[in-house]
Amino acid sequence: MKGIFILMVTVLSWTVSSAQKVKIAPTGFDTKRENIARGDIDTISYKSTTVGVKRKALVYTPPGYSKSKKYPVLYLLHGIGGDELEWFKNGVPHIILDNLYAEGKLEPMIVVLPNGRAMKDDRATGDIMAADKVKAFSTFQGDLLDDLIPFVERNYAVQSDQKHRALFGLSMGGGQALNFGLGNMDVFAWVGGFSSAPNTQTPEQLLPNPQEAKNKLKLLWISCGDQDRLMEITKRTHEYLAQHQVPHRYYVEPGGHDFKVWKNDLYQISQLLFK
Ligand code: FER
Repeated sequence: MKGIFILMVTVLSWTVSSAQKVKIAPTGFDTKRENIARGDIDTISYKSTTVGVKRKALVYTPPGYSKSKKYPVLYLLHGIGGDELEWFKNGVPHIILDNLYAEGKLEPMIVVLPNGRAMKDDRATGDIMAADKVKAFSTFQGDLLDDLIPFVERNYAVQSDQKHRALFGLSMGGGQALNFGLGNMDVFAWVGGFSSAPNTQTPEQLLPNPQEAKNKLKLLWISCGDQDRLMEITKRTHEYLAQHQVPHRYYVEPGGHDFKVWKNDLYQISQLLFK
């Protein structure tokens, strides 16, 4: 009996110590406050050589944005049912970040909200699980690297080097962020997936050379709600990273597959970025 108890305590402490200590954003973190400085949201339209059409994205510039400075950039990707408006409408990144700037908790950064479904009709209509629509989420790698990032770097006051680019996303966008970010570690130094979906490559495909991540990344973040049926994808990635001693934040929080979790993730990671 005593043996079983000791075993249970040991297993529990392993579980706890392997996951990041969970901090949850305080009440009001996502509520618009009066009398604070605000960032701006632009809708941009860029020429995509990858898709062959003009494509839209949103760009949030921080309070006090000035062309005489240069800013790092966070590219923040949506899920399978979303488009460039999904984060803005459901995740209110502009409100969360305005509040954090007012508290002096962020390094000033630009946030780009792309449309990660890189195809001519990129609306989230009809059967969003259709093969051509799912494939468009992998086509987005070319659009991001060859079209969108160069556009942002030509048109905004941006620090255009690896140390000043972050790639994060939720669900399908989490899979994209891990696939493209770890596949292009000379482009991005800050990479993370929230509740990453089955489009996430296997750990061996993501990181065939774990040493490269140790050398090049400033932050590798993987998080998931403990009630999310996609938890296994984040867990298997964590286990591989742990096995190969790749530094990373494994952040398992209470919750399911929804914006309550993703807003909290944004609150946490934005305070780590570019510091
Ligand atoms: C799947 C389950 C979930 C899948 C994608 C998702 C392509 C994506 C969910 C989301 O983005 O919220 O089997 O296959």
